[in-house]
Amino acid sequence: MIDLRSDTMTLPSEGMRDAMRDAKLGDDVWQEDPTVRELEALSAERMGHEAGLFVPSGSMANLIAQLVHAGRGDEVICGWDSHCVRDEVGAGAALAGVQYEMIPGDGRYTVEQVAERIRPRTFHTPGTGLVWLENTHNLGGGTVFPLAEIRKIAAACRERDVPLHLDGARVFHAAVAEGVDVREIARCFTSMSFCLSKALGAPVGSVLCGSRDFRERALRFRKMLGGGMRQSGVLAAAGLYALRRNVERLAEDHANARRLAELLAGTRGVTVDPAAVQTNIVMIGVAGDAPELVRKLDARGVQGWPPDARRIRFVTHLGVDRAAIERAASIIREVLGA
Ligand code: TLP
Repeated sequence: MIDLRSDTMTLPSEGMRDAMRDAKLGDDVWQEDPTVRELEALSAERMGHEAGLFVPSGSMANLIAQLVHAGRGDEVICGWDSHCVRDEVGAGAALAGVQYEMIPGDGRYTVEQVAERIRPRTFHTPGTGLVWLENTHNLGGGTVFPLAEIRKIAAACRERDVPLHLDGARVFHAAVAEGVDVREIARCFTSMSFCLSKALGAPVGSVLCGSRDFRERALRFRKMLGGGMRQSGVLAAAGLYALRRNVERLAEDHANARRLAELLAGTRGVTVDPAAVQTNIVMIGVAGDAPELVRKLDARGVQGWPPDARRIRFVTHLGVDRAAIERAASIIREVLGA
């Protein structure tokens, strides 16, 4: 099986498992786990923020950010196809009580599109609680939000005193693709999160970064949501290992994704633009029913994910090398082009 459903499918390496076994542990609800402290400190340092908070998942990181920044009934300005809108079971509405003011397009918007949506709190209007960016953008096809535009949006938010949050589940991918230090991207935001379990090879976890005050408030919501973990240093050790060893190699995943797109271009019934593949996600358009085509591919040993009826997503990661990508491409061509 060549599993291209997601970069969450990676398994911890032997070295990572050793690090987990050897981790120094304590009770993290009491803030006494030294390995979690180390991961939070390293994360904050890498992102150029004051503090970090280890949380079980990217979804919880997103929910906590909305709870900290936005009140019930407030609006969160974001892309219409954002993960927080589409793939978190409605948590923002159900648990944070926010409503989304959604910008159409592929998840990359301009400062003008943001500014025209920022609303004051009046006796009619809900008021903007938070501006949200996702970088790279998952359903946009792993697209990179241009740093120059992020800087403009950050300045506009500061001017209007509206917090700006980054869902940076794959922010390292964006940094590698743009050839910048991840801090350059991360420090534009009031707060941000990144995932250790997407292509970095760790089994569990995300880190939320922001000011010390943001961390204090986020810590209380983490506990409220049942995300206070005890000897979670076993997981943080995997995260530290991932941060130290598996970031630079993301360029390989990007090259593999681009190669896959090149090999698929021109296949009958498939729409894909290799030049649009910026990171590790290849989103193809298909003429037939995507879930049905995915089942056919699965039977031939290649796995992808259909986010909707007309698209299939393939994601490269450290568990798939160039040879596997070439094998996958020839199977996909045969099945979809038939
Ligand atoms: N995305 C998953 C699925 O849920 C679709 C994937 O396979 O890509 N933000 C972004 C941009 C994400 O892509 C994801 C996961 C999350 C947040 C949530 O992270 P987890 O799965 O750790 O809750």
